[in-house]
Amino acid sequence: MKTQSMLLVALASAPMALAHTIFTDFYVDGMPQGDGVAMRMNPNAQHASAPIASLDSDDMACNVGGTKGVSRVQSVKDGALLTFEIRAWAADPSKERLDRGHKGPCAVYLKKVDSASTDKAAGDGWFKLFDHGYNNATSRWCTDEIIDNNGLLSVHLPKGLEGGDYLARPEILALHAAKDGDPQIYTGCAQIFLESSGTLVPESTVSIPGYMKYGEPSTDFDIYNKPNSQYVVPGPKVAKLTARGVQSGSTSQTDGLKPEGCIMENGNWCGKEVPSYSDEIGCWASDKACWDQSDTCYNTAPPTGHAGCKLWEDKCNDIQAQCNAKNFKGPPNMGKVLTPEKKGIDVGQIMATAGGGVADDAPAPALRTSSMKKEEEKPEATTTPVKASPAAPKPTTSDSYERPLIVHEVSPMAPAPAPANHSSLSKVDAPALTITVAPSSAGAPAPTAAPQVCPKGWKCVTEVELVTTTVYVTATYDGVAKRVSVHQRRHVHRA
Ligand SMILES: *[C@@H]1O[C@H](CO)[C@@H](O)[C@H](O)[C@H]1NC(C)=O
Ligand SMILES: *[C@@H]1O[C@H](CO)[C@@H](O)[C@H](O)[C@H]1NC(C)=O
Ligand SMILES: [Cu+2]
Repeated sequence: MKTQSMLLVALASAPMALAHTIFTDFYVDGMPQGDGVAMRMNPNAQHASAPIASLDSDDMACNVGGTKGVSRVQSVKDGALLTFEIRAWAADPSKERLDRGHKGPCAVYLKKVDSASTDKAAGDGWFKLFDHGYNNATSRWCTDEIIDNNGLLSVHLPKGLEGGDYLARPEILALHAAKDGDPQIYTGCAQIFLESSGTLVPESTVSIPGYMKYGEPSTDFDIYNKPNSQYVVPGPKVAKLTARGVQSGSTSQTDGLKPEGCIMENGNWCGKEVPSYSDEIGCWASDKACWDQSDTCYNTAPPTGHAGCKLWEDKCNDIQAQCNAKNFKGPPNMGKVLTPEKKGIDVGQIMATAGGGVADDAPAPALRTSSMKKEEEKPEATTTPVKASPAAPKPTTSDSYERPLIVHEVSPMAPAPAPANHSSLSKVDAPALTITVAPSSAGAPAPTAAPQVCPKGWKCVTEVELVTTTVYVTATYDGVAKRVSVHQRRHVHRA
């Protein structure tokens, strides 16, 4: 018996809604590391793009669930270019990256850790590598730069930084609701191992959470009614680096390496080749071993989706077809790496160039490019008239502005896109005033065919069933999205 995929979609609309965003992946010197690979993000796909609920929460460090690491750690070279990617829809980079209504500063922090895959992230040890607020000359916020750069935020690591494990943490602060006590932080962490024999360490570090608080000029700033040039970025200054004298960081990576024999990746999951076989029992045993891995892949898929699991299923289907055809010599293409080849990209605008150096020798501002120099940190003494940035809606009255409601965008496990080619991505301006509810079953597995023959000594598969039920209900009141979602998946039922 087969049950066809079912998809129930409850559509709801809201009067005004803008999508939030999520840091989904990163690039090292332009090379994609893979969606969700070595990236700490909110694992709940339906809420993954939401801003951090409280500036005082441990979630400020590496997002919801971010005190727990993921298994992979990616190696980077001294002075490497790190590029962080945001998406409004975690699994679909072809869609918009961040709605233009989000205006505010951005920053990148680092924390040196013993183990990037197990460090709890929250707490002391963080230092700022880069920040950018508002550029008065161009009337643009850091968010404008990222949005216009395909959602990519790139910074060079300062050369000569001490080697070893780090958490690298990009941050966006959206200020559209800051004056109403709702500064919105978007963040996540890349787990990296820095290959460096350098000796530079930060002169001082801060705690995250703790480095930024409610009620500070940087977090309750009224972008609509104050000259944006007066904005002062939150957190510490860009860290001064100083030579430790003796290199104490490790020089070879010990944790988070890609597992041996990993022939398919999806996020931090790795598929491994099934045992070779030469008879019927062996064939079905390997078939099962393949589907078991498939289950793990789907069950551990990050909000960035399950494109790799889908490819893995193709392999399982091939094995199953072999067993059914009584061709018991396999598996087909044994040991072949199935992970699609990764292609480097042009990351576009680079926000901070390689710099660093010893404190007092090479000051921190050297980390910034001239085009991205931070605004004068001292607020203006004069009261300049409101200068709304180009895309910002005009205040309707002189002293108040109704901010656009920004509610959750439902971000279901959409099928992952074709391999990224960011230079060819067309910018999609999603309708700003509607909620898009677009769950898809396209990425869900096709029902598996029941084997025709029961091998001796094996229980026969009498029922194969795939049920994908997705129900999303989004209602909005006072700018808060409520959502109910059900997502069930079962690919095989053995009786
Ligand atoms: C910012 O730009 C406005 C308009 O061009 C100008 O009047 C003002 O003096 C500038 N402020 C600073 C601090 O440069
Ligand atoms: C990406 O797309 C652009 C524009 O379509 C094209 O010129 C470029 O060759 C592509 N790059 C890759 C790596 O495919
Ligand atoms: Cu938002």
